[in-house]
Amino acid sequence: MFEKVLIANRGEIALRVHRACREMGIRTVAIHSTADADAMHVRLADESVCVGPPNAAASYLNIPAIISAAEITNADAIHPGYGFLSENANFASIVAEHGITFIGPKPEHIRIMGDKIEAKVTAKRLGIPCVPGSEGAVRTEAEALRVAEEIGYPMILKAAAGGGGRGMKVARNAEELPRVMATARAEAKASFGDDSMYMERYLQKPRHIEVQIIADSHGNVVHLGERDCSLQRRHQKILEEAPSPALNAEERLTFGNQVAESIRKLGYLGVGTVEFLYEDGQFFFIEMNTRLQVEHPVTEGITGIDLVREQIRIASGAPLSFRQEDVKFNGHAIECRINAENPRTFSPTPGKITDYHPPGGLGVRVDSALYSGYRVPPYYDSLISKLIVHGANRNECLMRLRRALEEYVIGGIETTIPLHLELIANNDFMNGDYDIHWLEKFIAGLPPLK
Ligand code: MV4
Repeated sequence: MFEKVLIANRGEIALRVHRACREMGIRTVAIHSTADADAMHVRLADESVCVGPPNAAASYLNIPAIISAAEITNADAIHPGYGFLSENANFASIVAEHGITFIGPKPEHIRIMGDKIEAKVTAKRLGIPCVPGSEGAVRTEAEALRVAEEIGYPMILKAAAGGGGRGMKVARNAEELPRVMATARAEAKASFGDDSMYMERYLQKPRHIEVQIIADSHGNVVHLGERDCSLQRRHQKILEEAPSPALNAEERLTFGNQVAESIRKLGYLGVGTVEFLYEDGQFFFIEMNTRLQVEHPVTEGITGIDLVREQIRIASGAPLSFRQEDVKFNGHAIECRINAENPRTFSPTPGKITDYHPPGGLGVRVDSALYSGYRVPPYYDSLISKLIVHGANRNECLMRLRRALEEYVIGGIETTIPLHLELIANNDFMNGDYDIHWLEKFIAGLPPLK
């Protein structure tokens, strides 16, 4: 097992990784920017190294500085967390070239899944159901019109270099397709320097359901069920839950096993999330994320499995500590992402936390790097806390979530806690009756805050 792990991240996820390391008897190295010298992840780690100025490009994304920090401190492994360098295949290779273990998938799989065309071609080859569309890239207007004619409108054009909602455009008919394609290409070229595009049938009211996969270096691949992440605003997830209110136990197990078998054929290593759109009882692959995700705690809630501990064990060459038949899905879990944002306008609200009282009690987990007196810096993502609640069933989970949100005090700045309270009081939400467009409509209909 590793003796020392460098955590190449900040905020709540740096703490999350630190906690797993501590429990495993592994020492930790924090890296930080000059803006994060007083951050909780720096205080808790055994050692820390400043890797650069506030802007992430020069610190949390500064590969030479991070490799130097690992070498100076003699770290055996690097955990990238999520975001930052977590899905950078080049970084994963460089880490390995320095004789350090990258706690994550193989660089080749990070690279494949980073190119959304290659990802989809690969998924199809593995037998994963995909949205009907072009076979690979669409090169010309004539080709796009031919594909659309065959599959039917509306169609969506997506950039190979996009993902997570960036570089997408919908064409409703053949008349507007050429214009939409030209615009999409120009935007992709400007944003990513790559204008490769592909096309899919546009699904009008799907849910976003993702399957958690975990694979060791001994050929064992297990699925840990799904998460429903349909509640998004501008492609930012707001609340996630497991299991999905839309699936029954039979669908969950059959589909989970199918996905796990496909990922086994790929020779994948580590944790991964296979994202699907789900409509009219059918799953359609959209993307695969080759990292630990923000919402991993909901899966931990219903399975009792520590995903970060398993990641570290897998990276050290150990086999999974459980088999598929050992995984039992227990109850229901919901995560609320609490952001330092105005709960109506969503503009960021960095500043000093004057009071801090997190909720607790049975079934309540708070993953956060906040403390009273902490100053939320303006340079990074506005996620400041994740409230994860578990209950024996969805109803108990919802009641407990309301209680926990009411208990949570974050003073000094505005947060999205009031939005979560409004959301979970809504009837459609309570009934699990929502798709990927529902939350935006819900927010648009909210009254002004007093
Ligand atoms: C789609 C789609 C409808 N049809 N693909 C957005 C994020 C990216 N991962 C894929 N996205 C979508 N792809 C087809 N063929 C609708 C979306 C989409 C979406 C997906 C998941 C969660 C929220 C969303 C919000 C708008 C659009």
